[in-house]
Amino acid sequence: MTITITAFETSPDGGKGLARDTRIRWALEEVGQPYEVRLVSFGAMKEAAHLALHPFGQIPTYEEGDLGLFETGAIVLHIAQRHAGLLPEDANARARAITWMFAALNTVEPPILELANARLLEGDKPWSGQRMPLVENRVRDRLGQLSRRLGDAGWLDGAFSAGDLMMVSVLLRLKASGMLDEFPNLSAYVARGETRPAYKRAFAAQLAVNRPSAG
Ligand code: GTB
Repeated sequence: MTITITAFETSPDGGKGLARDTRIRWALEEVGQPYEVRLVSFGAMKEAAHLALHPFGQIPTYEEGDLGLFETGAIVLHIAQRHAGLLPEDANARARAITWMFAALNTVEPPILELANARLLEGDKPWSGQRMPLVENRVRDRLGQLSRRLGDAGWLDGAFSAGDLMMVSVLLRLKASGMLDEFPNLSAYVARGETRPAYKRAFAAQLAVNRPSAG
């Protein structure tokens, strides 16, 4: 059955791979599933046809036969459960990998999003200078905790899993800020994710949409 995902017609990041369709592309590449992409404009995202698929009018979405999904976490979990390659066979190891997916989305990503919002949306507010160090330190605290847990391991819990895919995707958002460099093992962890052939294919596919001349 054909898998179709949605992505920005034009991503605000100009092809840096930070929009969340990259996570889905990466997961599909890891498990070797071909997919099609329907590009949507910001306007179309808020229209009835897309809202029927995504109640919050966002990308990405995932369609396969009569199944329609939204939310990156749910989509990657679905892919990982359907196809071999992203979750361990052992039941406990599988549960731990899923735990890392949730940790990436619910514990590590929120302060990172808060930082992005503070910089992009609130940077011009008179109180921004006072608040920014607080927001940055919340990110640092989380990174410190994650860094200590990762130590010198390659991945979070044994072999690469959907938990690492999600954690690396979340951390990538920080790359340009330089904050990751304060935690060399996390920088190396993200770089390990980026060098995976499946990630490279996913990145190239989104880049081809956003900067067709770059390939
Ligand atoms: N919780 C949802 C999920 O994980 O799927 C969040 C989905 C989401 O935030 N979608 C964004 C969206 O559709 C695109 S990915 N926004 C349009 C809207 O809400 O109207 C978030 C994103 C967008 C842009 C950048 N960037 O330019 O760097 C990075 C991440």
